[in-house]
Amino acid sequence: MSASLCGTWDMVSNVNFEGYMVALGLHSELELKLMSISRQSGISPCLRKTAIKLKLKKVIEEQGGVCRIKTLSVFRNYTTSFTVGHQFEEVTRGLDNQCLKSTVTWDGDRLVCEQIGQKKNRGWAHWIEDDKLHLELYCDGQVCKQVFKKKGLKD
Ligand code: ECB
Repeated sequence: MSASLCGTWDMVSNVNFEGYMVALGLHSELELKLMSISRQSGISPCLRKTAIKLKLKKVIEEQGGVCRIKTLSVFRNYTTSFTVGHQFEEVTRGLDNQCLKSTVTWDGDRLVCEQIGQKKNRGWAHWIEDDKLHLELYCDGQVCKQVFKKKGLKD
């Protein structure tokens, strides 16, 4: 893990989060009813409305070769831990509740994750630009762009 990604970061912008969430799973009313008697999956319009208002925080840490990325909010938290270059099982619990085969690698200065599951072209990329932490979340042609500033620093 490049030391520069490590730290606590506060969201300053979030573009097309809605499009990304829709790409993760848009369900009809009937599908939502069927899912509620089996296992919740996908993201309902109501959940998307809540999610889009959130100011997210990233806490990125590395210890002994294991990287941990925490995404924190007042509503829900999500943590993933991985070793760069090693495929792992990622369960997106509390997000779209999918089981993925994920691999994080460095592509130059970008930390890139490929998430293999039911959705095509799913993953994310982190990099530093102008002292800010940038994140692209992508799924099936939709790209959400999020930018974070280091905690305690001005814009
Ligand atoms: C955990 C805070 C977001 C809670 C939103 C709740 C419900 C909406 C359901 C799904 C939205 C899909 C993704 C949420 C967006 C960000 C969370 C983590 C995204 C991610 O994969 O982060 C990576 C890269 O930093 C590390 O896990």
